[in-house]
Amino acid sequence: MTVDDTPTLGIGMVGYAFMGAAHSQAWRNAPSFFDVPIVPRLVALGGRNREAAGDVARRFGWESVETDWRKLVARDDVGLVDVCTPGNTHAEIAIAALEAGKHVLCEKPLANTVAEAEAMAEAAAKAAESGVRSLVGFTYRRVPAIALARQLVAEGRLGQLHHVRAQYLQDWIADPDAPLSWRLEKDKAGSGALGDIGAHIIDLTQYITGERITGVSAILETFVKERPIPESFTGLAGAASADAAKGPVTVDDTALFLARFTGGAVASFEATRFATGRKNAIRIEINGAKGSLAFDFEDMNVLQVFDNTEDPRVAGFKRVLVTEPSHPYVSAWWPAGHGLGYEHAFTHQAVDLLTAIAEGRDPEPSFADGLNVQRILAAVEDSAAAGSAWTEVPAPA
Ligand code: SOE
Repeated sequence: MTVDDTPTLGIGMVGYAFMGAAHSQAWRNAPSFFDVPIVPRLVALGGRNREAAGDVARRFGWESVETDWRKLVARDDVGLVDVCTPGNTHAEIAIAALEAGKHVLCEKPLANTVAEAEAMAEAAAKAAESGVRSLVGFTYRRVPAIALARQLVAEGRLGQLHHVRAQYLQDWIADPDAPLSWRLEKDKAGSGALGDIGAHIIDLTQYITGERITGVSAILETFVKERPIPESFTGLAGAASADAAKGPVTVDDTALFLARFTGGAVASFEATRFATGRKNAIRIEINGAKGSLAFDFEDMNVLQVFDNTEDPRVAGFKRVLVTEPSHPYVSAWWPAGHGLGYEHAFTHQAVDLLTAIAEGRDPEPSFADGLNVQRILAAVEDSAAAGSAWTEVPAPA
């Protein structure tokens, strides 16, 4: 219990790099800005390198460090396991945690293969029968402008949807000498731009439209086939010396695909980490009979809205500044116009998960939603391997 009798929940987080830092500050900030029904306690940070994990633990206020994730999962004071490790470890850690009765937050994409994602979704469904909750970290759903976009579509303001246009553009491996990060190794990451960032726009477009992707036709390309092996990892790419040995890049550098949605809209998707000058440009445009929406994460506090029912003499895309207290999540933060950043969506994710746990309901996106995205990623790879052949995505059971 806290000073005001709000119950607490011990968090055990596995992984402490980029996502570990984003999640750490989210668990810390959640009770400071939101009236959470459960207060998270940062009880254990898991990492194989005690010194490096200890440094992160000190900076973010974790109470202890565990070098073995199994010990972290088994601890009585850990009630929720937060999985922030590379994709090849998600299934084992998340399933062990669910079977131990711990709630789970798992980073995206849910897994590296459909078989792993199926096992995870099954374990999550079974655990849910005894009140254990799970969530996959498609965090951008919690950007206020994205949540607003979903509200507007659900209210019917766009009418019949015709086009979905989605891009996720970064450039952090455009340099052919950028090191061989784990994100470029299939055995660790599952796929390249496709699963790392393409998964986000797959999730976001399905979330905003409230519809599912039914089939795809894709191409994948790897521009740089081998890269220097890094000595250390700092930031996204890591660092390699000029004479470092090279290793093979085993994933796609870019993924492009066409898709169809359940409601009849047609779509195009592009995910790349070679779009020089584009740093984290998640661009989504949706065109419906009654209007359109456009979003770009590089201007993340703005949603462009076009109302096709307006007098054409004054109609045009309106730049809506999504910083009003009436906008999703915003009232907990700063006065109108002061804006939010990348890290705030992670706090919103933590708040939504704690609230769902307190209210005894399953949060979204669920592991079943993560499995659906995994099936789409697999369909994209199958289609590309078959020369862009149209490939159906199995409907959820
Ligand atoms: C690297 O491309 C990365 O960190 C992704 O792994 C994240 O999911 C995305 O949010 C930012 O970019």
